[in-house]
Amino acid sequence: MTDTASLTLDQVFDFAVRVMTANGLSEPHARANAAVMRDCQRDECQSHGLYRLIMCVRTLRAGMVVTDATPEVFDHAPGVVRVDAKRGFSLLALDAGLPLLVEKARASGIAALAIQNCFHFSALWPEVERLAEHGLVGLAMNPSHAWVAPAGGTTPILGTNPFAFAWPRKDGPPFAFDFATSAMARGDIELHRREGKPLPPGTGIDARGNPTTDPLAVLDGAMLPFGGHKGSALSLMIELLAGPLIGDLTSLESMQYDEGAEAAPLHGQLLIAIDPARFTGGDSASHLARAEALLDATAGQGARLPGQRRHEARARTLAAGHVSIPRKLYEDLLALIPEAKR
Ligand code: NDP
Ligand code: PYC
Repeated sequence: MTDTASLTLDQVFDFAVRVMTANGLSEPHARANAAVMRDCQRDECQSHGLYRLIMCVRTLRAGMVVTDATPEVFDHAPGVVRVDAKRGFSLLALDAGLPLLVEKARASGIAALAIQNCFHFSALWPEVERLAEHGLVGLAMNPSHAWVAPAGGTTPILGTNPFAFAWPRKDGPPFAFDFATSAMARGDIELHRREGKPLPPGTGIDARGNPTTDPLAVLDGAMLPFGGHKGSALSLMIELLAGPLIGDLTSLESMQYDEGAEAAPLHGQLLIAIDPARFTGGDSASHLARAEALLDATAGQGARLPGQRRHEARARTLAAGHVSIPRKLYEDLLALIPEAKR
């Protein structure tokens, strides 16, 4: 037996749906979650592919998430869509709100979508890439749980707070980046722990505030922001914009709500969509051509554009027709299906 399991993308999707529905999640939520896990697995984003099933199932078993929540969309203001996820997972709420966000961005040039009251576990690039597929510039951000100490401090009060951006390109996939504002995503630290690998210095500190490269000590201690005070400031900005501004929880409040269950964080999410056709004015084509020149000048000198690794991985997966995941992970995920339903 090899040490990896090979699955087609359809099998990834079906497997993820099966694991979640066997743990009580309704089919519409399971399908929305599974689609994003499949796309992450396709693009070799290991920490947010099938691995996320562990967090999802823990959340389901903690009994916190509303397994059949029907998100409610509010046309809140000319440039604002609000979706109440009703304590369900975020992705079905996103599906519900996205069409109105796109419509409003096209009508006004810019619009925001505030998803409220959702359990959130996923990568953000699939969301901003969806906006770029509509020809829109997309930004997305959210808090998480208070795992990260601010630069200069030792007490975790910030989330790993991801930030994603996508810029549509005429020929080819959008320019997109998506990163945690911590030095490393928590999911990635967990994967280091699973694989027995040390962390790069600067990822976190132990419970006594000492620097360490031991993943378990960092998980029990505090993670650190990327880029010192700069990452810390961005992380605080995300707490504010995707927390109090949209009437939702900060990472610290989400952690307090969790009460040690280690479920997915409960909070809100902010997406912003911008229509370049409205902003660039009458000579949209020439301005967008200048944007292309800038992106080409980056890639043209051998610097890699964010998203490039992902799109190369996507092409590789689509050509191979399957993905490989560590067999140990596959077996751990299979074990999440209650025996009677296996
Ligand atoms: P990475 O550090 O792996 O990547 C961050 C971004 O930088 C990606 O767009 C990546 O592009 C790009 N990149 C990486 N290396 C280079 C390089 N050498 N040159 C140019 N660009 C580069 O991401 P993180 O580990 O910080 O985050 C992983 C995922 O975790 C994200 O999708 C994020 O949304 C998710 N996350 C979700 C949270 C949540 O609350 N839901 C919380 C925290 C993280 P490429 O992909 O092509 O490598
Ligand atoms: O990897 O930091 C993380 C994360 C938090 C929530 C989902 N992923």
